[in-house]
Amino acid sequence: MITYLTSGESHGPQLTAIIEGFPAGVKIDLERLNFQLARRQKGYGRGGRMKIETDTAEVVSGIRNGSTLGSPICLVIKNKDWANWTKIMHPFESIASDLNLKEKRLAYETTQPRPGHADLSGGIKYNTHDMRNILERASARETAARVAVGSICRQLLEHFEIKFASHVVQIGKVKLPSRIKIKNIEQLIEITENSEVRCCDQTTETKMIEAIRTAKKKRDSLGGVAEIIVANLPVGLGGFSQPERRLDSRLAANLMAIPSVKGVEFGLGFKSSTMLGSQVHDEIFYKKGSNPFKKDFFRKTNNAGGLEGGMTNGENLVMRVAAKPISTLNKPLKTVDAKTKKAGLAMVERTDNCVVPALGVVAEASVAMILADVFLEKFGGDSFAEISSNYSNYLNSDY
Ligand code: EPS
Repeated sequence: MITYLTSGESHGPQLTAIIEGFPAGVKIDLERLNFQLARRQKGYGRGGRMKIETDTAEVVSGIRNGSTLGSPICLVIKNKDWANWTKIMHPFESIASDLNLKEKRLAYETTQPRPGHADLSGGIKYNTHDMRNILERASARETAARVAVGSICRQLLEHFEIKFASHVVQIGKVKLPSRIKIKNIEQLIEITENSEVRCCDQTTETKMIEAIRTAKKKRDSLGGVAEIIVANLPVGLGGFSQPERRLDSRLAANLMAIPSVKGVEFGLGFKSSTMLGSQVHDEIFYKKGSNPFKKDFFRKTNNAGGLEGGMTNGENLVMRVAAKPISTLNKPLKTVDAKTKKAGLAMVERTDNCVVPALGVVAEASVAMILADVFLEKFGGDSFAEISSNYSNYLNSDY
């Protein structure tokens, strides 16, 4: 089983991730890992922090000469912004009195919780009025470490031709019209990677950018929806014999763990509940030699989003994640000071005003972690050679 742990405060020296249970002999390309980190940083609506950081990972254990060893993989992503926070975030020294002007601005007392953020519940839970102790770790900065972990998992799957894509289908009230159809996953990747909001239609993209710009002018934030697609997954990953074996439940849990995410859908999702069974379920067809991933069975529709009975059915896995607008507002909402209990306005931290373009990238990584785990559950072995042989036996076996 692949497990991972991350650590690091948003303005501390670094993010660290340790991956345990990853097989040996898997070729890993650091450039491809860093490409994923760079993708996460992009997108219209990002704030000042992304101008400071250029996230790259350093591998400090578990990989030798470009291949995994089977030992824990430790990845480090340095925070460049740490240089500005050293005195404020120092692990032992109290905040010094000789702060420069910039540091003074950062060191203000964080006692006014932001509605929607972890500040107040975290402050009460950990018995602190200084909400910096909470917000530093609750910050979505941590998703950089998740993307690094996800990229390692994704590279394992990419050796088996599994392909990942995501695109933004909604920002605020602007939706990608359902009539827009993209031919295949390769074309979707090509178009979205060149879009500032990771949207596959230019007219919608322009409207999305306009919506973000308008919200920013009003010092407000915007949420939205990203769709994630995974192609070439073999039939039968996941399971139904216990609740936790169901792949949809595992994917949903990991997607819901992304900060700001409030909903997850598979295939038709909520919409299917309003339709007749005959309109929803994907009819089954067969053509010998058509596709080994599907054992030559196929569907002409994919309303199920590639999952039936908690398992992959060989069609594309299709999921959507909905994120609420970011809770740090430059035009703050009403709150109560945790220390004085006086009514006032929420604290204002530097912030992004829309992170939906990055959401898809983090979601792809979150999905890759779970898929790598169920892939190993089915084809597992200690080395890449063993996994490859189990996998080709499955694809080539008669059914
Ligand atoms: C975040 C606040 C901002 C974001 C941050 C998430 O950071 P800062 O307070 O340093 O300006 O930029 O996201 C990242 C740093 C990142 O890498 O995604 C928050 O409060 O959640």
